[in-house]
Amino acid sequence: MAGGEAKKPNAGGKKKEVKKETGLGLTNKKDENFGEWYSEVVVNGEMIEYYDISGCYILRPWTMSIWETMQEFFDAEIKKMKVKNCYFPLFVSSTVLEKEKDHIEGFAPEVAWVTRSGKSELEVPVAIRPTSETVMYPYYSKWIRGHRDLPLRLNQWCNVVRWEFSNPTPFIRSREFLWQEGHTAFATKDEADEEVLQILELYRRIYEEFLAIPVIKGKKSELEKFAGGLYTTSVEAYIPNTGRGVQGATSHCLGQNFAKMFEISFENEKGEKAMVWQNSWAYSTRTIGVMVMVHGDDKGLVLPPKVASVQVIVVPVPYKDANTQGIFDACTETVNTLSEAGIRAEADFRDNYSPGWKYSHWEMKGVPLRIEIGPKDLANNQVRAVRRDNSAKVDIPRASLVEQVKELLGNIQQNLFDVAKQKRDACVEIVKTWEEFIAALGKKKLILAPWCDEEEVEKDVKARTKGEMGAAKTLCSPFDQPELPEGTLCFASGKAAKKWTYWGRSY
Ligand code: 87F
Repeated sequence: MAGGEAKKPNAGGKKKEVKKETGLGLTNKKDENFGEWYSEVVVNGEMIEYYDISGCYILRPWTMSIWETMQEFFDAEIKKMKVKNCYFPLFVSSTVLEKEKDHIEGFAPEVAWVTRSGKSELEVPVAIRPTSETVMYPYYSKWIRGHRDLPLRLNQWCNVVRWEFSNPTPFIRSREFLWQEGHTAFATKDEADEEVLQILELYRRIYEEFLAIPVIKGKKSELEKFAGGLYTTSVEAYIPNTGRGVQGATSHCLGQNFAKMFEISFENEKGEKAMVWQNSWAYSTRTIGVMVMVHGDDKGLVLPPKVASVQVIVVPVPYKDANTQGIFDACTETVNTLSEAGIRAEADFRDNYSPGWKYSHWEMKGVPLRIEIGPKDLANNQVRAVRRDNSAKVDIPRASLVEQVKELLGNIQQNLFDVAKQKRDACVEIVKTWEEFIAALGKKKLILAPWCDEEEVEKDVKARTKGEMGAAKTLCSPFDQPELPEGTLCFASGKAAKKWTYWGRSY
C-alpha cells in the first residue's frame, strides 16, 4: 500500500511538510513534440531511468510488472503447446557465430565483443548474443538423432545485445533488451507451418487483448524477411503521431537452411536420413514502448487494466473538519474489498502530498481507475471513480463496488482498443498510383497498395523515397487480403499486381 499505514495525517502533532506542487505535469505535448513527450512520459511515469551508456535503460518495477504479466500469459500458452524453457549462455564463440556468415554479414556491425579480462587480452574474443541461432543449433544437431527426438521445442527468456548506431529510443530501439526466443525443429514442413501461425496468434493476443493495440498479421516481403529463413510472418502496429509502422513481433519458418548449416538431421521412420524443418519466433520489451506511444496522452502514461500492476488507486480526500479517520478507514476497506475480488488496488495515504498532487501523480503513471473518498462520499456510503482513459466520473455505492469496478475496468480496456483502432484505421489509405502513394506518405499514412511483389521494385521504392525521415518500405502483406480485381496494376512498377501490401516508414 503506498504510504503504508492508514493513519490520520499529523497524528503526532508535528506539522509535516507538504511537497511543492510543481514539476509534475509534462512540459511537452504529444501532438507537438512527440519524441520529447515520449522520453518525458517513460521517465516521469517511472518506467525507465536513463543510464550512462547510450542506448541502455533501467527498467523500473512499473515496467517489469507489465513485462511479467505478458510473460505469464505467453509462457503458459507455449507450455500448452509443449514448448519447454531452457537457458543457453550469453557468449558466442567467433567460430560458431561465423558459421552462418551469409546471414550474419549484414548484422556484423551490431555484434558486441568481449576482448579483454582485466588488463589482459583474451586469446579468443567472445561475442555477446544478438540472437541465439548459432548458440543453440550446434546442440540441436547433437540432441536430434531419430524421429522420436522430434519435435524439439525450446524457448528462452533472456536479454540480447545489438550495438545499434541509429538513434536509440527506450523500449523501441535499445542496445540491450529482454525478449523470449523460441527455436523449434520438426520432421515435416507442415508441422512447422502450423506452429508459425499458432505463435503469431499469441503475439496478436498480447497486443490486442493485453496491450489494447490493433495489429495486422501478415507476411514479410523477401527484402524484409529474416535473411536466414524461408519466410517471416509478423504482427505490425502503427503509431499515428509519427505515421510509422512498427514490427511488433516475428514468427519465422526457417525451412531447412540452418539444418543444412548445422547438420541437424534425423533418421525418419523409413530409416532414411532427413533434414529437420525449423522455426524461430520472438517478441521483446518493444511491446511496452508501442503501448506507451499508442495510449499515452498529455497527462502521461495510460495503462490498459490487464497489464497495469495497480488497476485502482484509492485516494483519501480529507477536508478540514471532516471525519478524517472515517475516510481513511473507508479507503482501507475499499482496497481490501477490491483486493479480495482479485482487483489490483492500492491506497495512497502519504500525508506529505495533497489529493490534487496525488491525482496528477497516478495519472502520470497511467493507473486506469482512481477512486476518491471524501466527506460527502463517506456520508452517502459511496465512492467516486474517475477513469484515466476519458476522465469520466461516476459515483459508486459501496454495496456494488466490486461489480461496478470490474465493469469499468473491462470498459476501459475495450475503449482503449476501440479508440486506438479508430485512430489507426483513420490513417489507412488505399492507393493505386505512384502519385497517390507519395501524397499519402507525405500525410504519414499507413498505405495499402497493390504490388507486383518484386524485390527490385521494393528497392526502387526505397531509393525513390529516401530522405531525412527515412525511406518507405513494405510492412507486410496482410493475411486478410482485400479483393484484387483482375487487371489491377502495381502502384510502383505498373506491372500486374500480385497482392495488397502495407507500406510506410517504420521504426
Ligand atoms: C543482429 C546481430 C546479429 C537480428 C541481429 O527474429 C544477428 C542478428 O540474426 C540477427 N539482428 N537478427 C535476426 C534475428 C532472427 C530471429 N532470431 C530468433 C528472430 C526471432 C528469434
